[in-house]
Amino acid sequence: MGKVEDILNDLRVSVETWDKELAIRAVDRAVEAGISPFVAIEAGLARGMSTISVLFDEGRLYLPQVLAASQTMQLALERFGPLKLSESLSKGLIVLGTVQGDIHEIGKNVIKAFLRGGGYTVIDLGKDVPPEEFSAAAKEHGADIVGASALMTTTLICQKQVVDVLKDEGLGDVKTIFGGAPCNQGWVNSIGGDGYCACGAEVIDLVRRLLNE
Ligand code: B12
Repeated sequence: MGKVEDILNDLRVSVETWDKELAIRAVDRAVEAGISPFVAIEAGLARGMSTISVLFDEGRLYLPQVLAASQTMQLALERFGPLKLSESLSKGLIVLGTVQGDIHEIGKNVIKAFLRGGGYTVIDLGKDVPPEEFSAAAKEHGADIVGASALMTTTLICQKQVVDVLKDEGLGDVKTIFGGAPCNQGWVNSIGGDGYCACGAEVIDLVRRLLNE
């Protein structure tokens, strides 16, 4: 196995085995080897989280293990520090959060890391965010885009509430982007949203398109 593959493998395994020490060592090695954090996340850490999702779905893992794996992923994301891309892009401001009733935040944090890395300013409202808070923050900060994550079929409807409340508050010009396991392009079209993407690597292209860059 080449050095890069070896490091990506360690990143994946660290999440799969919720081994925080391995995660930190692997992130440090990735930085030293000049592996882009974006590659490290998508081809390493996120793959580990996918394995965890499958094992959890199959009933071979339980919530405490999923939590431990997700904490390992978060720790690794933080260890990379603020991500930078070499090219400088025209900037926009994006308000981001996980919808009300939903505490899943890893996907949202991956999106945040990619956006910040792409030169955008991100106001992170955190998790369990009521729709009115998205619109209040969009107004306060003059957002170009509002993004909302939903990971459960039961909270998906809150993405529609985000679109609705923005319109009600006269912020219909602000673009909206959505994602999360139960979300798809058809759903986003049906709620009058502007963009969907299934993974962090696609979000910069999506945002550029929406902002006509
Ligand atoms: C990790 C996890 C947890 C962790 C969350 C830790 C944290 N701090 O986030 C913990 C253990 C806390 C947890 C708790 C619960 N969970 Co959970 N969890 C998961 C799991 C296994 C993985 C999610 C994850 O982090 N994936 C990794 C990230 C990187 O991927 P992602 O989130 O999909 O994000 C990517 C894309 O979707 C997209 N994206 C995501 N958001 C956005 C936003 C925008 C704007 C854009 C553009 C793109 C985008 O880009 C991201 C990066 O590539 C999923 C399984 C699954 N299939 O998703 C279940 C899952 C979501 N959980 C589930 C459930 C039921 C729960 C609980 C209710 C369990 C319980 N009985 O207590 C609680 C939730 C309580 C609550 N009120 O929210 C169910 C939901 C079922 C449903 N109804 O739809 C799932 C699907 C598992 C299952 N098959 O049953 N969970």
